[in-house]
Amino acid sequence: MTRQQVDHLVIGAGFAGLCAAIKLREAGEGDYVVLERGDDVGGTWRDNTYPGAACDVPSQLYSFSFALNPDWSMSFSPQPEIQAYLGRVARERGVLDRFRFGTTVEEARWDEESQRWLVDTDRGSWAARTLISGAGALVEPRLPDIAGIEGFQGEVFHSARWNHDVDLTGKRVAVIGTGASAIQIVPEIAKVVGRLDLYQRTAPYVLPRNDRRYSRAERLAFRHVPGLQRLMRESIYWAREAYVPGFTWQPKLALPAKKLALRNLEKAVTDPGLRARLTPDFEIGCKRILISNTYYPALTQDHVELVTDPIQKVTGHSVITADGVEREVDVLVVATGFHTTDQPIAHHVVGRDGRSLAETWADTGMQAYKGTTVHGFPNYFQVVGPNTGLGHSSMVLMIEAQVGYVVDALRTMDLHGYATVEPRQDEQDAWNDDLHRRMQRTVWSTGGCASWYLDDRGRNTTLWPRSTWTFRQLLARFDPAAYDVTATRPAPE
Ligand code: N01
Repeated sequence: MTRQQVDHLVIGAGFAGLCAAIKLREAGEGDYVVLERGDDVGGTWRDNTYPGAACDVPSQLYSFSFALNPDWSMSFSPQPEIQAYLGRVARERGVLDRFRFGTTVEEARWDEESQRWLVDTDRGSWAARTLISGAGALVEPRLPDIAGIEGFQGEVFHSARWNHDVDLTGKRVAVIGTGASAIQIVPEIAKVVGRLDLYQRTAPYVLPRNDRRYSRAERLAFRHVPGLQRLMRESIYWAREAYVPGFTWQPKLALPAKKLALRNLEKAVTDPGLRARLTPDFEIGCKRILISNTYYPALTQDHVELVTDPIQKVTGHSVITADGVEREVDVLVVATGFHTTDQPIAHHVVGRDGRSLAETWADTGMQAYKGTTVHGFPNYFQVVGPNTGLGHSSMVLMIEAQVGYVVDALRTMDLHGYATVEPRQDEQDAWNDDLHRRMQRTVWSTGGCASWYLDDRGRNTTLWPRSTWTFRQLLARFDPAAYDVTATRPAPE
């Protein structure tokens, strides 16, 4: 079998993979290829095209620090603008020729003899010195385990795989789930459907969405007044940095946000019965805090029903709840989230001792050193790795910090002639022990909710428990002392 040789392989063309592609190029590490199963850059922003899809992090923060966008139309960007932004950045930075679209990684296996990653895809095989995964964390739709759902005769699709061929006008539609995706979908489709049943298992906290359109003058100023947009970005960044990490630790600090969310509900929903069913029963911040001005008002419309009785089963044409009520439905939208703690990519990356990441993590849950490198997986870097997610700020900050760390690792390897770097088990353990000790005191552990942040054993393996500033400092330099290194580089196979 002919393997194409390359220095670095990147998996995924979302924010993470694109950032890696740009930074590798800038660092003079130009011999790389990005493998992407989709047909465009964008990752989650390419895949999530549901009605109302938009970012709930301010636009100014939700962009690369090295590619600010003066043209954002809104203070919180709609999905098509983010997708267009990523496409434009890829083009302008001249990295598109490195992307191999429509290419699915089937297996990436570390070969100790050649000290290369041997990567098989559905469109050929590669060998590379390093493997950088930007495969993402909110990628693989999680379908609900509901009796009878596979026998549903109408249309059924997941929020992240919206079927735009289905015209919802006048239809009876059921939405399952009330997370960040559902609360954006519901107000949009409520405008056209004949009837909408929203199946809620847990009521979320919903804050007002302080969104607004940027005026032409503002956009001109972003473009032409030096430093203005950066100043705005920094002020938004520091405002969040000062408040939000504090309240994941200190419940009292969360009280103003909780009051604001409950007032938002009270103002929009006057019916006490409906309001009671929409009132969360856990501490704010335990699950992702949502923002919307249109969600609650949508639920007060006559043709929209909030269903809180648990779903018992789905039949060919209806949903039946535990109270025995049967609601007929034409279209079923499952907005039930993603595989976050059992990421599919983990089954496809196989390390030094022949075990996959998933097998390695089977006993412990997902673990990495600095959220980026894993003992037993030499020269493997996972952007958006374990415990690098954020509840309340921009993932782009974390992605840039991780990619900076990777590029510094490569620079260090080149400088010292290291063939491989692999984090020491004791360093990885110390990192995770400290992280999980801190985690125990956060609202994610103490707030009385179940969330996608937690794995099957109730361990939070997804979120970063400290400030993003701290994360950036900790990853500012590659630290070879925490790694086992091999010093000679064998010739390619
Ligand atoms: O998914 P979720 P999401 N029967 O997992 C319910 C990001 N995001 O796609 O809360 C009935 O949050 C489940 O109920 P419960 C963001 O990070 C960002 O909405 O588990 N219900 C919940 O209500 C977000 O957090 C943006 O009790 C079932 C819902 O389905 C993440 O993506 C926009 C069920 C799943 O909510 C995921 O959000 C959108 C069942 N069997 C998303 N199974 C931005 O704006 C699950 N549920 C950046």
